[in-house]
Amino acid sequence: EDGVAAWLRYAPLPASTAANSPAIDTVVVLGEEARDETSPVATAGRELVDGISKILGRAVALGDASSPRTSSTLVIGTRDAFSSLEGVPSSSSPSPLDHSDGYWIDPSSSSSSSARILGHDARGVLYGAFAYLSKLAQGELSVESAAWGSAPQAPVRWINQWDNMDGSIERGYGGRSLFFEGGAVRDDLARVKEYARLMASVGLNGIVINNVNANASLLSEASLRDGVKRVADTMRPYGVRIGLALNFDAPRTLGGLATSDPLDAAVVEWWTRTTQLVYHYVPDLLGYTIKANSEGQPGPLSYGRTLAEGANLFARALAAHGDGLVFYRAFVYDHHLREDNPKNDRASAAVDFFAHLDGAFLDNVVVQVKFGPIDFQVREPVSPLLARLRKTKAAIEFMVAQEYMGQQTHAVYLAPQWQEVLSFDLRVDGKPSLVRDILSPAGPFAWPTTGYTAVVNVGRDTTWLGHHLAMANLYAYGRLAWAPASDARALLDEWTRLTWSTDAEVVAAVGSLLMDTWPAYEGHSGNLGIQTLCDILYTHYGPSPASQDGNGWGQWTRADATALGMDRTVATGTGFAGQYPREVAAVYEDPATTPDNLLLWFHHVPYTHPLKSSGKTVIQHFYDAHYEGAATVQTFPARWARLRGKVDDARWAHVAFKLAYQAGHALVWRDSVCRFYHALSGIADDKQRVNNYKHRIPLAVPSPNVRLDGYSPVDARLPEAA
Ligand code: BDP
Repeated sequence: EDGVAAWLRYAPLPASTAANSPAIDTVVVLGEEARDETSPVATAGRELVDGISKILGRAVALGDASSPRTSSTLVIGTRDAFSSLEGVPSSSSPSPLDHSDGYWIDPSSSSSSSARILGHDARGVLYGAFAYLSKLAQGELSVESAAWGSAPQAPVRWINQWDNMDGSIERGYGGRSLFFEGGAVRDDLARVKEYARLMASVGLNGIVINNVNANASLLSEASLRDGVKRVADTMRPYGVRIGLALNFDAPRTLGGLATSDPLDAAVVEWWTRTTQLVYHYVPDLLGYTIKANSEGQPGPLSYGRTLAEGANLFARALAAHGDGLVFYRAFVYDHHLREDNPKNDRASAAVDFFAHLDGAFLDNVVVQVKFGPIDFQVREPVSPLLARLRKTKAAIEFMVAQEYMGQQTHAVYLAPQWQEVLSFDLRVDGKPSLVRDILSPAGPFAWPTTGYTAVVNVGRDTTWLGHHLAMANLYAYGRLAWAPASDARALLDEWTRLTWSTDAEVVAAVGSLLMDTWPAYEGHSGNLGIQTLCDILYTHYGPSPASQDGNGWGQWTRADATALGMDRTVATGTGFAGQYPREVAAVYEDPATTPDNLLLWFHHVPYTHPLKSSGKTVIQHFYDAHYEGAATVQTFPARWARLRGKVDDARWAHVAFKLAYQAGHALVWRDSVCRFYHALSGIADDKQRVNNYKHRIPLAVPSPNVRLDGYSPVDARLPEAA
């Protein structure tokens, strides 16, 4: 296997399990939609026929309303398409069928009634079909299984691809773009269809297809007509709508206007016309995503206008046509920050730029907030902006792409981190305010359009993400966006059964290995909330603690010879801690109450500061955690080796290679970071490992077989930068 089927392999079940599964031989699709090839209902019918026949190894036929029904028939359709709703939960009791995208499944059948999948709407039918197939493929569906249903907690369950029109992907590690090549949409969109299928199977319903650092030429008529339209048409049968990332300066650079000032009449007219054109080719447009006044991108502030004036320009243009949303990114900050001002703090930027604009954005604007105040670090507190907008809606941004997390050469399962974020209580107005509740229409702010988006970097590699194990993140992201109270380990076990094997030993081994990855990565990369100590200036990959300070990007550690950490308190620091609601702010203001794993995020403390949890000094904890984290990674290859023969050889070997690399690179991390802080602080390691460091890693590997092709030498600060 090459991985392209991901978790939709529909591998045949062992005969004993298959014998106990519902013996479906016909899938009957009800309603007008059955005949509409582009409807998710028709897709659901085809998917069930394909899936059931592969999983159970038997012939399955597709039927319609006129087909005879037996106890081996599975009938599917929207609730409205069923003539009888006998036994179906009704609106008088809360039912998943009362919510958009919800479904209800009764797998049981008898001589007088067939098994059924009902959707609240067309997409609900498709989600129900995938839910049925997932249980069947995991060997968990029997003729006696009880009926069940589900509906998503939030309407927004999106992906942001950072694909460039030249075919490259910003922070992409899984091959070139599925969508673009050579400045245009690719002719062959077969993989785009497969991607939409994967998305639908975990409940994702929208995708912004191009990089937030956007190329305006995507909006040219030729590009919309010959390219963007085809992408939308390809993904639509899976219930996936597409959106576009905009370049704020497009009126100037593409439209030839003298300005892109959002209040200029010609600019308004240009966006109105352009949006009309976009809707002409994509009538169900998801909306626009905008990165503006961020990392050198143009924006309303460049024209002396507010961020809300900028966002509302697009909101008006969209509102004329449909339900398209403006996702305005809160990632606005100055990347030429000066370190000499102790009040400067990139972490404060989102609240500083957006909180006072609460209510100034039009109804169809949603502020898109990265989950942490900086940038997808191995450990961050939750963004306080999620507690500071009320009238204006927000959605959260996660990152499936492992930009700061080993870039898909390391296996790092991220769902445990997301689960922590989603269950964090922000205590808005002194009341329980879990992040996952805030991100729900039923939450404290009752935002009708809120939810989830994540940066994903799938590419043309058959592995999609460059590493088979990284796909657990994409799977878990979709499932959490649907049901944010899900348990990360339970999702992982599901994914393993679908992706690798239903064998209990495989499920246990893959689960325990991947659950160890995030703690191990935090151990050897950056502890106590210091952030991922990678090269900060561009690559964001290998260790480079030295690069953290002395730059304008503001991901500072303020490490010197005696102390480290950012003082973000109100009393003596940047004041960031004060951006949280009162109770949370009080916890972070004081080192005695700040959790150890965020100590250095909020406080500048001596290396000899004792930790609450262990009594160890900060520096000894650094040494120990780096050794322990790297030691855990050393166990991965051996643990994976035990699965040889229990999963297919090709994917097994691919992962084995990656894990061996990861084990080596974890040592590089460990030694680089420990050595850097040992040299800086002059404090010995109690366990005598870091003191008198010898170069354990050869700095050059002479080999007659190594040829450098397309590389050129660069100056590196070894061994701290690796
Ligand atoms: C940073 C990435 C950069 C992105 C930016 C963003 O390094 O490539 O353009 O985020 O989110 O993490 O806009």
